[in-house]
Amino acid sequence: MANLPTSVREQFPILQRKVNGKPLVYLDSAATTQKPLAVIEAIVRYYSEFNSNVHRGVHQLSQEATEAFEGVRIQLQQHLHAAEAHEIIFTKGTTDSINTVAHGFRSILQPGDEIIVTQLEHHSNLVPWQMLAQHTGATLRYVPMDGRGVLDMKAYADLLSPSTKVVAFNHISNALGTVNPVKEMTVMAHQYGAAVVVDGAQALPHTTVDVQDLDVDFYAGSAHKMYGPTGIGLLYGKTTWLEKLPPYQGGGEMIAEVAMEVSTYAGLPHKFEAGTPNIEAVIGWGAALTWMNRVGVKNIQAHEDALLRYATERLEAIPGVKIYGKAPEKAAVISFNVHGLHPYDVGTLLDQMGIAVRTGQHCTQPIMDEFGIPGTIRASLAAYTTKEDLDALVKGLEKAISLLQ
Ligand code: 7TS
Repeated sequence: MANLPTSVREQFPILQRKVNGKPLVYLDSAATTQKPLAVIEAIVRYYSEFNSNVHRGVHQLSQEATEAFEGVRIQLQQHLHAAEAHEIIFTKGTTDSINTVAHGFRSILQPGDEIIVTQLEHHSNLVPWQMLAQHTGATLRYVPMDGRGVLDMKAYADLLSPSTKVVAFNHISNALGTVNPVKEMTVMAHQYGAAVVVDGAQALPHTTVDVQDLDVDFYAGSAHKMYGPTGIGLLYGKTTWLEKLPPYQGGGEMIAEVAMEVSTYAGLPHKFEAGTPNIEAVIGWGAALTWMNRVGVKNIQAHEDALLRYATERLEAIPGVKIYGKAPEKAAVISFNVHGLHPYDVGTLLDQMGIAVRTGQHCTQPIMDEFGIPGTIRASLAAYTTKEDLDALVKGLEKAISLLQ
């Protein structure tokens, strides 16, 4: 049923460990994925063999580090099928990428302009837009979702107008797993000339992404959710937009000429990369991309889809379990509650059995408010997840229910 061989799982050293005396069952990959040995080794190799600052020295080590660093930008360009390598900006992660765009729009938006977001957003694709609206006097509008967690496309069409300047939404919801129709939503936004900003944090680990085919203006992601290190992410932007937006931060690396009074900015991508970047993480991310492509993103997707169907069937068969998020297009995340039990209590008992799930609002309070619940228990899947992990979850859940009820 699960499509990937066990040799994939064996490449993750952490999955060998025990938690509370039980073998670790890691079902919190939407928060962060575990890292294969290839990624860990690439970081060790960097520090052991060619640690140096990038884009600076004429010396050998700096050149080696720069080559490795810029090589990952090209890997990402290919991975996302971006037209140019300079359209890939390294950031701290998805949150940083979205803030970079939202901050850039401060000099573009005016009172009367509108920003459209959706009810399905992670707080990091909501709060930066609220801040932008407060700063510029623009108005924030929301696309609602239905009871399955599917966006209301009719409402979206009605919200769009010549006043719409930015439309921001996620590719895949971290709380419900909904896969949004990015291409369709982008075509609709472009009819009004609005810029489209897509939060791809949960999509890049699970699906192939072609930014030119989707025709989005910006796309954000985090390495740590796709088998890479924390503290590094990307902002893809179309050249025309990246040239238009002012930089978010000033400092070294991002300038062309500096006088005491005024400076001119460097070209892309450096304009948006002030200061020494997270070199080790970029190099680790390169190893993660190589690893993902060797396993095959489509194979990972098929593996997770099969496991998602299996987990859904098994969880639905447990009396009192209610699953949130029933979109026909859904990926790698299963959010649920048990009637009469608080998600936190269930999560705590599961942890005692070595089972790692996330409980709470998952940084998506508007979704939880819509359902009128304090949060959910969320199991999320990755390439290394097995049927046995899900059997352990079901068994653990049954035990937790019998203890708590
Ligand atoms: N957008 C989505 C859809 C996310 O799932 C997350 C993180 C972010 C943005 C922010 O990413 P960051 O790397 O900048 O932190 N989501 C989760 C989660 O679901 N559980 O923990 C973090």
